[in-house]
Formats: sequence, structure tokens, C-alpha cells
Amino acid sequence: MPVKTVFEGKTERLEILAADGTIDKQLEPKLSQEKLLEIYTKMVEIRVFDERAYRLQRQGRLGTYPQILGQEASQIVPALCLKPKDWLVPTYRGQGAYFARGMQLRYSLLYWGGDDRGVRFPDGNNDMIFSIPVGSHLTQVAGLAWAAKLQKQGHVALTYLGDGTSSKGDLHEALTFAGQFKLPAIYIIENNHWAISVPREKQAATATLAQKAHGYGAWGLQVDGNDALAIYKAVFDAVARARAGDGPSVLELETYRLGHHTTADDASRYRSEAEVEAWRRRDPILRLKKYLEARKLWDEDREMRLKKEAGEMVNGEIEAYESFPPPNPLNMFANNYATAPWNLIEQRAELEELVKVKQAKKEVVELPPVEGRFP
Ligand SMILES: Cc1ncc(C[n+]2csc(CCOP(=O)(O)OP(=O)(O)O)c2C)c(N)n1
Ligand SMILES: [Mg+2]
Repeated sequence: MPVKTVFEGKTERLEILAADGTIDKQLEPKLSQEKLLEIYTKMVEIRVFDERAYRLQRQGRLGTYPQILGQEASQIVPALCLKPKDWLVPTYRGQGAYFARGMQLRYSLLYWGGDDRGVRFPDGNNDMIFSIPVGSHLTQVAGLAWAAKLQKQGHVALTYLGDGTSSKGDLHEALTFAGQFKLPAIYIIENNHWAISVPREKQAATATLAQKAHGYGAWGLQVDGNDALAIYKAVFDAVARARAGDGPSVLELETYRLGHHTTADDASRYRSEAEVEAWRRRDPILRLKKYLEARKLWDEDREMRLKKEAGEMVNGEIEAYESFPPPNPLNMFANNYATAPWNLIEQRAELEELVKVKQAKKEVVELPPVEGRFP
């Protein structure tokens, strides 16, 4: 019996806008001027925010913070391809995705300032809190996509994960399920080349992360993750497939984490400045700017105005963050259980008593009312 080929696969890579701003005319997506400017504006705004947030941490005004510097396109563009009722599940490096969905940046600051009132998404959005254990959200996203399919309203579920997270078993389970049930799920792998200090080359033996899709009956594509136009086209196509019932997608956006893993890390201990410098030349914001300028949609005047307005907007968000009243510590017991277990009821009563005693002695400031539900 001759040996037959039972499967043959290929994985493509999409690049539209080169680092020098030149474009592949045949692949250029048909985006309105408003949409292009919205993408660019949001990328610049989130960078201004990201740099300020980093400095706030260094000044002791913010807790540990994960920068998205260099990943503005891969953060902002996928989220902008969704409707509010589509599910969005970012990772901890997800301030850009939330911002693109309309979340005020003061809430990102609150969250990274250690205050759970930062988990506040715009009303009407199907946005989810990210999980700190990497990968635990991947099967949940398959569940969200399954629910969306059963509800037949055409909604999709889109999530982000890192290159490191793509090595976790969770992705295998999630994609097996999503592929088998042809779910409207989109898995965006933000390959930023590093999982803390572990480089991409040590992460998986495959040439790409996108090709993993073949194992699950999903559509896989590698995309230049610093090319906003390529990302837009890829995610737009993945969303269209999902809405049409054609099943899940795995998009590997190849980008680079220009900053440290978080403010608790020092990336200079495990990677070279030359490597970082090479990626700075592929900056996603500069590239889109060159394209907009070539199309006469942008100039230095507008750039200066945008930077000024972005700085003012971020200042306003920092002021709002720092003038939030201190949280009521009893909030920590809210919203966790349908029926609270006896030990939590006891602990809550104990803390409530302690707060009263301290208030009587004027040792704590006036606290706002408890937010959330405690059963
Ligand atoms: C289950 C689990 N194991 C380990 C960690 C510690 N940890 C936090 S981030 C990280 C690396 C993640 O890298 P990657 O998926 O590439 O995402 P990136 O930080 O680059 O965005 C690790 C190992 C964790 N949060 N959860
Ligand atoms: Mg990574």
C-alpha cells in the first residue's frame, strides 16, 4: 500500500504596511478616514498613558504596572474590530484593549493601584476582567463563544494571550473544543518575543505559533503585529468568519515588548540593547504616521495638537484616580459568592466591628458605602 498524504497545511503571513510607511496597494484595507484616524489617535493616547503610568509607579503613586510600549497596534486594533456586545477578554497587558472599548483610563490606574473598583467597564459592553494566572481564561472564552453560538445573535468572543501562554495546556483544550463545535472564537496571540525572561525561540519548536491552528480545525494566520492595517484586515476577516459560522481563528501578531515585563522586572539582565533598538525601528505608531502623512491625512501640526490633548486627557485621568475616596475595606467580601460561607460571614462581621471602633477613635477617615452585593 502506498503511503498517502492525509494532511498538508500551510500558514501564511500578512504584512501590508512596511516599516518605511510604504504600502502593498493590493492588500490595503478599505478603511474610512475616520477609522484610520481613530486607530492612530488611540495608539498615540495609550502610549502617552503608558509612559505616564510607568513613571507614576517609579514615583510610588501606582503599584506594579505592565507596560504595553511597542504593542499599541496589537492591543488597540483587534478591540476596535468588535461590537460592544461581542465578548472581549484581554490579559493583564490589556490596558490598550480596554481603552479601545471605551473604558476610562482612571480605572486602569485604580486597578494597578490595587483597588478593585478599577474593574469598571462601560455599561452595555461585554468586557471581562483578565485573569492573572496565565491561560486560565482560554477555556472560558470557548465557553463564551459557545453561549454566543447558542444564542444565535451573531456575537463573537475575542481574547488575547501571550507567546508564553500559548505553550500552556489550556490553549489545547480551548482550541480542541472551539474547533470541534465551530465556535465564533478568536484567539489573538500577541507574540512579543518574551515571556518574562524566556525568549520565543525557547517557547515552541514550531516555526510559527499560528500554525498550531492546524491541529484544531481553526484558521491560523501570522500577522506583522506592528502593522495596524494588516491587523485590521486579519481580525476583520476572523470576525467575519466567526459570524458566518466558519469557526475559530488563531492570529499570531508578531510584535515586541519594548519595555520590561512589568515594573518589577529589569529586562536589561536578559536581552541586548541591540535587539531592542532593532525593534524600535519597527515602531507601530511611526509606521502608521508615515502612511497617514503620505495620504495627506496627517501633519506635524495635528501631531502636536494630538500629543498635547492626549497629555491633558491623561492628566485628567490621573487626577481622577488620585482623588477617588479610599475604598471601603468591606468591599472585598462583595460579589464573590451567591451564598456566603459561614467563615466569610464571621470575618466580615469582625472587620465591620473593627472599622466601627477605628472610626469612633477617628483613626480612619470617613469611608464610602460598601459597593457590591454580599449575600
Ligand atoms: C499559571 C501561571 N504561571 C505563571 C505565572 C507567572 N507569569 C506571569 S506573566 C508570565 C509570562 C507570560 O508571558 P506571555 O504569555 O508571553 O505574555 P507577556 O507577558 O509577554 O504579555 C508568567 C510566567 C502566572 N501568572 N500564571
Ligand atoms: Mg510574551
